Amino acid sequence: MERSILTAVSNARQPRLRGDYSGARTDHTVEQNWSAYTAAEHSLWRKLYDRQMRLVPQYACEEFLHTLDRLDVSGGIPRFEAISRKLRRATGWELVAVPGLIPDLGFFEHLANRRFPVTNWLRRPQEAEYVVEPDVFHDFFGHVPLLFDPVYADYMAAYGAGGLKAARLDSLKHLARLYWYTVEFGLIRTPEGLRGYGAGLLSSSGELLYAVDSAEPRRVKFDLERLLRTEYRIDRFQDTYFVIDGFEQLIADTAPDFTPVYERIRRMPPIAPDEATWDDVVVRR
Ligand code: HBI
Ligand code: FE
Repeated sequence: MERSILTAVSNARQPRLRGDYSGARTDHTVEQNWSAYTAAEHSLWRKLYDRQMRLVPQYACEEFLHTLDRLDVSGGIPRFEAISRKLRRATGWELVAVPGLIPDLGFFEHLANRRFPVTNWLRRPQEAEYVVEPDVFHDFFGHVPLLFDPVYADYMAAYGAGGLKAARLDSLKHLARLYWYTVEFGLIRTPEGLRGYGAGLLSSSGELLYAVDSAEPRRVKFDLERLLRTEYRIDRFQDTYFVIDGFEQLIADTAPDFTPVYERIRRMPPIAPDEATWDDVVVRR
């Protein structure tokens, strides 16, 4: 269950992260050390991949499926450098290996420069359903395919630049919500119905189905200010999902300067994860 990933994200500053940070460079990157992966790890990767392939054709957005198919990474943990060669040609992005969660500023700096940090270790077999920190399966399977989509790739780079700016404006807490409710748990409306595009959905077994199919959660049309005010829980499925009509909307709706938005919402009470507001445009399944 990917929920717990967020425990780590929110505690990314805690020294008790499980990766090996000893050899990390000043930009927090390390070697992937692909030859160190064991046959058992490649086999677990295949098991996780096959589990998701039973879900994503029906619940993931087309852009994700299109790229995943072409990446051909069902056979085992991919070599980041091989993928980076393809990715650079597609959208100018590349993958960098990291030992796990890295400090916000380092993370934003990589994104702003079109480098996506991918954790270099894989969860243990007993963590197939529940991994505390983002591992290579979450980071790669969940996040990497959409970096091949030019519009989404631009959004991710813009998010990185926005993160560096939010840090200067002491608004990281607000901006983190945008990452959470789009990059990790975003839903997109398609002619065939709602689909997941957030990595936390795409790499999870339980929440992808819940987010798209369940009658329980509230699904609200993307509204930047409402989203930035909305808190999130890191230990359970979402109560609220935000729905976009297309990746172009992510770019358009987050293009304006956030400074006045941060100023306005700083003076307003946060919105609880399970709270409805008068202006919500509810999206039906
Ligand atoms: N580090 N490696 C890694 N991966 C993440 O997704 C990540 C991170 N550090 C911080 C972070 N995410 C969150 O604070 C985002 O909201 C930026
Ligand atoms: Fe993630």
